[in-house]
Amino acid sequence: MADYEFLTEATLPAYLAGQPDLAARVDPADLVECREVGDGNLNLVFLVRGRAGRGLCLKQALPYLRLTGQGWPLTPDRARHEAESLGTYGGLTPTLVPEVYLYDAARHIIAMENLSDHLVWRTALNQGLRHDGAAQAMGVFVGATAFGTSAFALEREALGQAMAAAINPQLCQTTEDLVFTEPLVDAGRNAVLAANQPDVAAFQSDPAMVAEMGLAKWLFMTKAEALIHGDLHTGSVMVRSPAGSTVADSVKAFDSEFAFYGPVAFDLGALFANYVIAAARAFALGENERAAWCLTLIPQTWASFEAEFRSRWPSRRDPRLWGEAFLDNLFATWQAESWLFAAAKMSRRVIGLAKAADIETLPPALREGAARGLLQVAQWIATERRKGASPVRLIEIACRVLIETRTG
Ligand code: SR1
Ligand code: MG
Repeated sequence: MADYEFLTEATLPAYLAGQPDLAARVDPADLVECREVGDGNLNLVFLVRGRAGRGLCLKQALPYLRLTGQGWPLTPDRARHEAESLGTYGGLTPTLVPEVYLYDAARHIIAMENLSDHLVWRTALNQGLRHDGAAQAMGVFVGATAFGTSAFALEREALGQAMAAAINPQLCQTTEDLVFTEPLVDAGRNAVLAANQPDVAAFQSDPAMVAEMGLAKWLFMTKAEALIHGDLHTGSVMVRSPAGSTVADSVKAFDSEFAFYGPVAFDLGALFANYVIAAARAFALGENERAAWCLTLIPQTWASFEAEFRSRWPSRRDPRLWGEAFLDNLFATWQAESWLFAAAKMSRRVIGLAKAADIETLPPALREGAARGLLQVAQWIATERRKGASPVRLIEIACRVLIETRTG
């Protein structure tokens, strides 16, 4: 039994009325919209609008996982991690995250900017839409936050406090289980088409995959480089374009409840994996040009990440020890680690709980090849990264494998 009250569409107006900062933005007595719209795995999400203004989004963390129900308890303190990380990110890159108006610690509610004029990027990709500039924006987001929350930017005491406040073990363990362990060791939550069972068996019995995922999990648990988003797939990004344009005029990372001090390359790998997943869908549908475009998102994100991080490098705290050669080395390490994490992230969306709509909404005859392709790309890149990782090489591997494995 929870010790706090869950919001409902019926109780939300009274909640707003009791929060002067929110009531000043939306008149609770004159709402034209008040809807629960959450379709994610974890939380309740409400959109409210009055006659004037853009309205609000209210997100409430339940004490369990929405996807599975009360049988999977999950700390509602994740709302604090989301509110605090969005506040930190907003200070570093204000246009690339929603503005947070209020965090209610007693009821685990965040009130933030209403982005209902945006689309979830995964939804947009699945509809065949382009939002040019979104991949670059996410590179800037990762570059700015990776530098700005790290030992390169923060004074020692502040860094220690930021790391302590961001300790997020329950959410991290969810990732450790679902992203690294369960694709290899079934805990009863895995499911694939019968036609893909031999692919999963090959994946799980590949000793190189076991070794590489062991390394990935260990890096995730120990490499506290920066306040990473922790769940930066295309479903955690909102995009908007003006009518008739394919160029994004607003791009926002959201849903950062998994934030903690972890490896920078985990966020990059999450983006790369989901670009490859989008490409797998396009190839499966015979949309080769579109698939090629999806894969160009990889170098777009990488280049803007690197440029953003390098632009901040002159302000690093200890240039005596952290020179240019050190930085070059860091990028080479992150490039290779991003492939490792991308391998984990693409295979979990095929094998385990919480799959990607990109693949799940394909007819089974096409899904079979797309799923097989993603598992094989994961196996390739988890090891090939040791021979030298680059965005162009990742595109080559993904293109070749996803075309070879097409079915239907
Ligand atoms: C158990 S929660 C399932 C997934 O949803 C989130 O978006 C994360 O990706 C998590 O792994
Ligand atoms: Mg999420």
